[in-house]
Amino acid sequence: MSQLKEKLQEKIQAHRPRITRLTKEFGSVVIDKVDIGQCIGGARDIRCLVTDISYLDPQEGIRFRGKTIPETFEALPKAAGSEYPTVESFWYFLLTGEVPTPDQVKAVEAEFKVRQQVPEYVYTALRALPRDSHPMVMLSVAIMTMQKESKFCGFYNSGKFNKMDAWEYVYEDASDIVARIPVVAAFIYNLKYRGDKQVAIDQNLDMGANFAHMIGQSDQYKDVARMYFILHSDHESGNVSAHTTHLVHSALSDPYYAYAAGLNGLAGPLHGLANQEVLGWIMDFQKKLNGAEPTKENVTKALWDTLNAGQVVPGYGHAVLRKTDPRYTAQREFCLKTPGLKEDPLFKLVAMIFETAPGVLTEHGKTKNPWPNVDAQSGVIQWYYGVKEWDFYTVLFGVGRALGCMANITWDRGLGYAIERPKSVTTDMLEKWAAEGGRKM
Ligand code: CMX
Repeated sequence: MSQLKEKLQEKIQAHRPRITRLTKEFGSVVIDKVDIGQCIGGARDIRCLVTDISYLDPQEGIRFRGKTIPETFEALPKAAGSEYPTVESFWYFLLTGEVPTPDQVKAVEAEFKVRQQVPEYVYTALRALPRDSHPMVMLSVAIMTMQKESKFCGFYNSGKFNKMDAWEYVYEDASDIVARIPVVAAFIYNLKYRGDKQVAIDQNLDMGANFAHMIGQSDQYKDVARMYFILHSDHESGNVSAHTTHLVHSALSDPYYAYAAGLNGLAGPLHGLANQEVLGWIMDFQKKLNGAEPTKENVTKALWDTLNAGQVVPGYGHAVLRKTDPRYTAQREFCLKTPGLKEDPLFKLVAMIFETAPGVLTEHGKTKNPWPNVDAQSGVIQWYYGVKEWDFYTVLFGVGRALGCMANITWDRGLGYAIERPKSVTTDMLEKWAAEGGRKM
């Protein structure tokens, strides 16, 4: 058993009695109420999911295992010659809640080197798809194609399946998916945008650095990849990609089925596809300027044109956050400290939208949160480093999101969480309870 798996086993065994006690002794303690607005309005703010991997506070933003983004970056061991941690060290931290030692990080890196070999048939399947398929379709297909590798599925069908050990097989699949997904993403990038000019894995590089190497990027991009994958990893459990992955896995569908489903949710324009939409919006805006300089006035007009056409301003608003997303801030700070990037015209335009859009959205009066989310800033960095194919940006999100989703379902099995099955009601029932001033319990 690997060091990480052993540590995880220790953590899961120590945690199990807490869940058993909560269920058995305190199962009927009420922690929330549900009103008709929440019932119709996408279950907003109903506390009915449990995770210890991350927590999202509306004002403060995300904490991974109790640490803010700056605290996380500060605490974790760094990649050689870099200010940023490796993705491997973050994976250890997400799974166990402990900051790994440099040796523990090395062990995860060694484990990933073995796991990251992608079966050749995945590439055959991807090459068989129409080349103009969306890269998120390609990523989802690649994950589904690998389902036949699932060790969890093998265990389930072995006749020896039991609830206590099931997490170990989820861990195996989860680790394979996390190790392989950047390699698959790089293959898709090279297939779609670089004429199928493929680059072999460099076994000496950590995950982020190897991704940069495989898509033909500069040394500087290694930190971009590390930062990007970590920032996009997890946002507690209620968002569409994390929740879908959890829901599908709750039926004991294996991690491949579960994460392909999560990725399909991430591909929605109100969720992960918003980073592609932001670049699309900016390019449309620049086209309409016809060579004129962007100003606060013409940015304001473009925002109103979008809102008056009944569309959303991509990259702004959030279902939980009520302030600027710290993931936006972390990327903005990266831009500000990177010579060249902070002078880049696209960065300046995004900064101008940041100064303008919250006021416009507040005046428009619909959104509960007029501030930018993660997707408003992420494309600028990619564009600056030459990753200009913006339909690929959600794939980068999907590589990062695998870390959170896979850590979560490993723990779901470790703690034996139940198949998810909320209750639906009819409109007649809601109207009856509305007339009666509430449902009689
Ligand atoms: N532009 C215009 N209108 C917006 C808006 C925006 N950026 N954000 C919210 N609104 C509107 C909603 O569409 C809703 O309108 P209706 O009452 O007509 O349905 C109203 O404001 C209230 O919405 P809300 O409660 O503030 O926000 P929701 O929880 O319903 O939705 C989100 C959250 C993210 C889907 C929404 O803010 C949005 O569509 N933003 C733009 C797309 C985007 O950037 N998504 C990425 C989110 C981060 C991620 O998951 O990657």
